Amino acid sequence: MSSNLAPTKEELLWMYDRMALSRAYERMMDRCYMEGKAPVFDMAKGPVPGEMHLSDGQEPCAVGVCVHLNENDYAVGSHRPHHVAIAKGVNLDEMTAEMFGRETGLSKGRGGHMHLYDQKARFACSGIVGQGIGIGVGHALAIKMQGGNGVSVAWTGEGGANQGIFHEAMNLAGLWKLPYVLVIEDNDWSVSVPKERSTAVARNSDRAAGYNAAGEYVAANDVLGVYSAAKRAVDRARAGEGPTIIEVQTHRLVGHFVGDPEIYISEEKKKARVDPLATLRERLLKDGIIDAAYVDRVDREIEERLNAAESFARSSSEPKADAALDHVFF
Ligand SMILES: Cc1ncc(C[n+]2csc(CCOP(=O)(O)OP(=O)(O)O)c2C)c(N)n1
Repeated sequence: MSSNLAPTKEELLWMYDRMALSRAYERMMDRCYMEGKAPVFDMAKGPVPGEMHLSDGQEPCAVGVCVHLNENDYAVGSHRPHHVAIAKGVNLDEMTAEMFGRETGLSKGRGGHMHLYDQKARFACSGIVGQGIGIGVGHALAIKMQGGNGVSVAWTGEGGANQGIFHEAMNLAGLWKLPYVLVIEDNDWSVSVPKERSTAVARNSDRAAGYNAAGEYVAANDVLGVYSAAKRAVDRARAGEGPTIIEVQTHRLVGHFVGDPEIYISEEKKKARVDPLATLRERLLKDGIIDAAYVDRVDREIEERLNAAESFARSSSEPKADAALDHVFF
């Protein structure tokens, strides 16, 4: 790894704003999701049915990368996709309507929160763990075949990095020197399985050597560390120098899914989790880059934006029962 690269003030503010939006989005979705699911948890009940994986705490993995992308670049998230979708600029109204299962949703209400597809934002994700790793390489191959200097980025958890597709996809990306970046969000846990019981190497970034790719490791959920690593990776990809694996040591501040009591994590480990939004806010305040009025204004704007997205979703209609198979490929 080379030296750290400093973000501009504009980039710092962008990353802070998106992290704050992403966190507030997850808090709103947590509230909407739990509606009708208490006191007895039934995931089919309430206005947002199905499973729900929130990304509180993992925001640096998304904003520190997407700050370097433009609307022509591609992003593929995992089953825990909201922070990446928000960082890539996915339409919030349509994203929310999708989670509510409404006709106005990104996938017309058929996909739910793990199947958000926004052609305009060039964003996709999948509930199949590891699948996005291969889709991302497909995007990278398309970019290379069409010419231009676009980049394709995919995100996976450290559990997903043990799927067979990781090897096939990274091998082709390295062999063909594709403009590809794979971000491994290492939150220590694959549901309740700790990384040391699932992964043969301590650092997933070390695996890059096996694919003629570059490897970057970012410690401590540090958004500025992700910014630097991603800048190097994206520059390398745009210059035709091939793929990079970026491993980020991150933390999820909430359960694997909403409703997970997390009995497998000790209180000590829970306390050790770093809240990257609070860390960045304190740092920007201390450095005089933002002040309390700025924080309040951003929070107010976010609240208005999210109220609008929630109202859009709630006031949209559900798909008709006889149209259940429309827009579905099988
Ligand atoms: C192919 C496949 N196998 C199993 C699952 C069930 N599943 C959903 S999330 C998950 C754990 C994923 O762990 P990780 O990749 O570390 O991501 P995290 O949930 O920690 O963000 C599993 C096993 C699935 N969705 N897809």
